[in-house]
Amino acid sequence: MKEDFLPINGTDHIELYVGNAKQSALFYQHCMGFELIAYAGPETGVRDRASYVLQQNKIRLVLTTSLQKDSEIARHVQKHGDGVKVLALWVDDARKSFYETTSRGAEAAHEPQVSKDEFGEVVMSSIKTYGDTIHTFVERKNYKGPFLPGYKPRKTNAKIESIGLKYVDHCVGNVELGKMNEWVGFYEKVMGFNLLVTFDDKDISTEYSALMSKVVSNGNGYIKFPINEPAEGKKKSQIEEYLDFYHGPGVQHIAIATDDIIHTVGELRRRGMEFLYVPDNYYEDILDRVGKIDEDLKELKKLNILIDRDEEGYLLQIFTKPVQDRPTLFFEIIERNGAKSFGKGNFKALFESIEREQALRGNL
Ligand code: TYF
Ligand code: FE
Repeated sequence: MKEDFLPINGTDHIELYVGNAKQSALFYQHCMGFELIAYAGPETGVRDRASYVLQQNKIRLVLTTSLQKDSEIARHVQKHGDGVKVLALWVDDARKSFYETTSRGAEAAHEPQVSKDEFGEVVMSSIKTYGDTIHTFVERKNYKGPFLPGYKPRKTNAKIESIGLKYVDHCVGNVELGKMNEWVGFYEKVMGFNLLVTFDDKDISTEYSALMSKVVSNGNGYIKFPINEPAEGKKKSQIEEYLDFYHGPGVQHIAIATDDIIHTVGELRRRGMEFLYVPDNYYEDILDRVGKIDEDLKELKKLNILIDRDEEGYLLQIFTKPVQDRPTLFFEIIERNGAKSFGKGNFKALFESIEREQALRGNL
């Protein structure tokens, strides 16, 4: 075994740059069951931005908006719309993480920096990845605060009920045609990740929405990053549609794990979340394909949850529609019952569903 030069404890947080963080924060609270835990902005001495920190079990989302007309945040939102800026990784040594990756060719985004407040100190550093997205290494072993120095604890009076979202299962990036292997190489060489799976256009080309995908993961497997690129198809690939509207590479979907997908998706639907639709015939001979499952198929069908099986078990998954007006970022909800794969058996039904949405948008 080679030594892991970049040990990672898990996803620290995901930061989105958005047009209106105050309102987005309400969407993540009331629709997705996240709790507001911390805030930074003018009231806490931060002049140029406002950031809301939301948590549900191990998942932390940060929603940041610019308070200025021209700033890095404002320009990011103008170009990309609402989207993921930072995939932050929890490490024990943010200086070493920065040194190990930049010395292997990563481009620096922020040099290691110590920040302190009454709760202790945090070391952070950042490197660039695809598009304008960055990875921030967060070292918080000497910190006891609600989030990071500079943030103050914040609560709301609203009653927010968790919907059972547990942890970030994987985060997917879309990159330009011909760039997938370069980015897989970046994660292998610069971050010491390993190639887990490859999906080529034979696995996943439907009539139009062809794409290629490779999944890389870190040493302990806690971090999984599938990378997609468009493939030649009859018409416009869903990945091309993303790249056109995001104006470049970026995070396509965040997959969040639950241990009770029927409860989680029932709650999301009740609160107004919209999901991709698969036709009833998907369920007709599904059990021949996936074998015995613990859940009641009628419930899964009612909620439009997809099922797949691999050598190690089965999984249940569902995909939201894009969560902003541009057809860019969406969420996946996934319940793993032993399966370690990504739902390859569902690709055809899923991508046909995405194509129907693309057609409705006039982008096919
Ligand atoms: O993460 C994955 O690989 C699965 C499948 O546009 C997938 O969730 C791949 C590409 C895509 C949507 C879902
Ligand atoms: Fe996924």
